[in-house]
Amino acid sequence: MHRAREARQRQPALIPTAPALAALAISREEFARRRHQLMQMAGEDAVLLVAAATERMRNADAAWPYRQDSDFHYLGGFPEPDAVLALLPGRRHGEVVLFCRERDPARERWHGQSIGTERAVAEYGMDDAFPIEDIDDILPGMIEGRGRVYCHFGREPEFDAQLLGWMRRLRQLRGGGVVPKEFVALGHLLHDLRLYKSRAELKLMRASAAIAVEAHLAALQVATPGRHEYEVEAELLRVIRGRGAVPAFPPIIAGGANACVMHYQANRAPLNTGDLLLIDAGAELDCYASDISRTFPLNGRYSREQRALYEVVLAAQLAAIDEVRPGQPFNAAHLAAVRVLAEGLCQLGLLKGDADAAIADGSYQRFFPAKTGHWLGLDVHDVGDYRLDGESRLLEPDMVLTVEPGLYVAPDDRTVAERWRGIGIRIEDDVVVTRDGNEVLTAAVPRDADEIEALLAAR
Ligand SMILES: [Mn+2]
Repeated sequence: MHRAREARQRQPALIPTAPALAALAISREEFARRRHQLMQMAGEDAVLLVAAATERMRNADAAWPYRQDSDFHYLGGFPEPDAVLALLPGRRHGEVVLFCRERDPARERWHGQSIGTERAVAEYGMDDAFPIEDIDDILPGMIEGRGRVYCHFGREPEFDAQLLGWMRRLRQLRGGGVVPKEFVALGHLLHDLRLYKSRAELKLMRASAAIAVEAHLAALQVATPGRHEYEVEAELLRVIRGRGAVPAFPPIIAGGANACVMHYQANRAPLNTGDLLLIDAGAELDCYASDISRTFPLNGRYSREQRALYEVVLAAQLAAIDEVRPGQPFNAAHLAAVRVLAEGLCQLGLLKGDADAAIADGSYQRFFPAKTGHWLGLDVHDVGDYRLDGESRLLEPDMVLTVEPGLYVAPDDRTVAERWRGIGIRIEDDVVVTRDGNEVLTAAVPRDADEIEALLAAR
């Protein structure tokens, strides 16, 4: 008993324990609010159809790990495949209809309990639920008489085919059903809603960020010369899974010049003394992502060149984060980062001439080919338009984005002195736009070079 208490006390305060995780779940009321908002935007005349993510088989009867479709999750939190949500504004017998797997003891013997239509209504706040097998018979009649269908098309061939099938059936209805006049891409409405995070979503994102922070701090402890990239990956996964989360994406554990590969995923190489290690990894908690990158010296000390470039990237990141506040265009952070990076590259002699020229002719892109950030939420690269009417979108409170400038000097870049080659650095944090500025969710992983060296010296 004593031990259990001690263990509990050792857990960092930032990170919620298991019961707290359950308390973080999005409430039924909030899911209902989202559906209601979406229906109001679509109008009385509309029907909105969203399908669950398809379960994909890897081979024989082994499936790939299942992850619910983010849009489908956003509108109900229903976790199973083989489901379609129909929102029918103004429908007298209930506006929210779910088609899902019916309970089946024979199937459940192998795959565990499914939720079923009864619990879909009782526990997930659906007005009505029907077995997915019956959708072709039931749904066309529900669509009949409505003018517009909002859905995703051109994404899932299977859903596209189903949709056309429902329209055919609608035509064949007794007396000849009228097919809706318009098909509207659902993304514009739905993804705009998803861009603004609610208080409950921000709580989840803070928790997701706290898990990623803990994972990065743990990884830093084991990343020493002589070990392998996958051993560091294992440490990250240990913490992430141990907190009830999953990785938000395959972690990037890139030693030395591997860091110059933007989406490096092999994670197989040995870690060499004198090299940097770039880790880009995040957690996904209850479907909400975090995304952190740090770059540190495996032997505990940045070399002169590594530190020089590191200081430039860090200055770029700080300048970019400064631009994250209401009323600023989304790309202000990128422009600020590019300015600092270009100045640094010129000062260090990696680029000839001055920063203005390097920005104007895009020559800085040889070392920084990426954008400085992306929306973050249910998806790591979350939905939402970056530009409105051709202009960079203005930031508003409760939007969440990453800020991740970097410098990557290719190992075979003969335009720079050899000592710079093969250095790749990225520093990435998750930032919420607040009413008067921003909140960095992932600041607890040190990014100051001295602070990182001190942490490494203590291991
Ligand atoms: Mn990112």
